[in-house]
Amino acid sequence: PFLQNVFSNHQFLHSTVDTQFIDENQELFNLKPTQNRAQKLLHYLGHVMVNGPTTPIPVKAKPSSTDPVIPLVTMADPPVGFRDVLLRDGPEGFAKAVRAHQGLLLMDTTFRDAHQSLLATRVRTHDLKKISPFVSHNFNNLYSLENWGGATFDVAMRFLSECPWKRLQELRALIPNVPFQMLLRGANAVGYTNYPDNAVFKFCEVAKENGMDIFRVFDSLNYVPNMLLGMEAAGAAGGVVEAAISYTGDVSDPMRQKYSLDYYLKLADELVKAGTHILCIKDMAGLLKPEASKLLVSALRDRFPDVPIHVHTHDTAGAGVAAMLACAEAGADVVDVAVDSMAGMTSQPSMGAIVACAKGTKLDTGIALEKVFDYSEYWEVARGLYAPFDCTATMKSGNADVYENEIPGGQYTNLHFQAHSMGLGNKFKEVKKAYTEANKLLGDLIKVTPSSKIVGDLAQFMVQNNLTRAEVEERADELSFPLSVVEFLQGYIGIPHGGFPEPFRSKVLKSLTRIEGRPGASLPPLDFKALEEGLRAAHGEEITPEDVMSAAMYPKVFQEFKEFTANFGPVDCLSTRLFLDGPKIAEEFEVELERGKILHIKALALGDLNKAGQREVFFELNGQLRSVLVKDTV
Ligand code: 3PY
Ligand code: ZN
Repeated sequence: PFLQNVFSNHQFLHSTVDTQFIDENQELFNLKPTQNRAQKLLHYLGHVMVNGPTTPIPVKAKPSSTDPVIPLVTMADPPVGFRDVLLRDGPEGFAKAVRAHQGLLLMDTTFRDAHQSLLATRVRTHDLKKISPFVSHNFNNLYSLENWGGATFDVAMRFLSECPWKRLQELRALIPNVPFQMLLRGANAVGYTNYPDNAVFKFCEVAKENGMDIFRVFDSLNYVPNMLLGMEAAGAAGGVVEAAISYTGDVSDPMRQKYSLDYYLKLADELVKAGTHILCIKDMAGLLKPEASKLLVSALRDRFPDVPIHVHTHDTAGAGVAAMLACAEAGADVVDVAVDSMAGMTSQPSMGAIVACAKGTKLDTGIALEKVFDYSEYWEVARGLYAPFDCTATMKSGNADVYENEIPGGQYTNLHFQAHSMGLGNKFKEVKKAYTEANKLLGDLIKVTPSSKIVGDLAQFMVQNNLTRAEVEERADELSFPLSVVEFLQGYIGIPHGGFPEPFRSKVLKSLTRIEGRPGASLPPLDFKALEEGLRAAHGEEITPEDVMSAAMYPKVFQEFKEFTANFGPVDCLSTRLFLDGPKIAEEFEVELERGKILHIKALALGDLNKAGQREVFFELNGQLRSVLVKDTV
């Protein structure tokens, strides 16, 4: 007999059956992934209606019920942009054009770092795509649009159940004229650990093929061997290499000598010597004060008159606009901004503010302020859809204490979220204090993914165990430290500037192995062929080179993503409200599976709980009655 599940059992579908029928016919739940996409999506929607969202929701707020209005664009092709220069003249020609450009250039981080910092990286391709034609038509003179990499790769699969590569392809098709930029964590690619060298090279190659243009490459310890690997990989792929110096401390404070002006200049020498097309200062915590900006950028400008300088910051203390203007005055070619409604606090400084302040001066950005207003309105309303992830649920302002604790933007938000969700909102100050102490314990590190996580883990360990820095130092040989801390001390992510802290390191490691030099150098190459064969065996023949790369970066997350999609279909096609909250009873809506393939759906009713602990959810799909059975796990 052929399979008689809830989607094919005639009696079940066409007569009134009771719960006993369901109990006695267990094959009804034999749900092999043979269902079509529409049925899978109904299954997903039913699941959300019965059990709530599949993605963890940190705050109680619901997605707003207002949809953003998409500003109109003309049917004509978008105007020429810097990507046209890049495609015509290659990375070197592009760098020359950037350097020769009069006025200040901007990178827009709205599609990546802004929502990584404010909305837990949860912005979906669906909402990015809607505003993409507007960006292409109105912001063609951006240096770049940062829309990929960092945490977006992992979060897309893990929490949004969408393919990061598909995002890149779709945005590329909609925005042909603005260079795309990604954040590459050097030898850690888009992950948190070291990957074999060939995995990093292949990653860049596939990213470039899928439309990536500019690779901002950093290492969380500014460890040059790790950076060089990322730079070589991006360069070999044909990308624009933007080597980034991660900035910490304060070059304008003579009392802080570990990360002095001289330290940064020497590092810049090495990156320029290695052939970076663009030199970036990556101020991930927002520590660059205007005075420090002036000192650092003018020194770099003098030393490298021909190399474009690009500055990244976060607005945690609230001095971001002032700092970026000071950088531009001192000779930076490009600074990072996010659209106003996605700017400020732990995100980037405001695009509108910088465009307005530079207007009519020699730094004029050439961007029309009215277009920034339209763009901002779209995001203000779209942001409401992500209310369940919005840090403003608890975080009401930035805080200048970041100059002391030096916590990177995204991590600042995460730690704040964690403290508040554990009911320890009034202890956040303690967490930050512990972070400051943990950093000193580890020898005063550059703190950015993944070194920032190591400092955060140690801080949490100190808070949980009520330990001061002196106590940790004293009892280092008997405490059970978090694994990330131990591995850091072993050398798993590289060697920090100034070396490892002693005698702390020796006390913790005792006889544990120590890695010499670049950690990835001792990893065997990844066997892509074997990986691909394994994936085909597990998920069928339709495995793409992009899938292989996803699995190389995040094996378990990729597997779960494939299993999810096999069950629930292409959930990226659903609007964000439907994805997070499901439809209301009697709600009618459309889902575009692909261009021209539209499903008309109406949510009809939610059945009672049956003996097997399930509920039947009824829909109308393109005018026909359909139902799905969902286990009620609430
Ligand atoms: C990341 O690594 O994702 C970052 O944004 C670092 O600043
Ligand atoms: Zn950042």
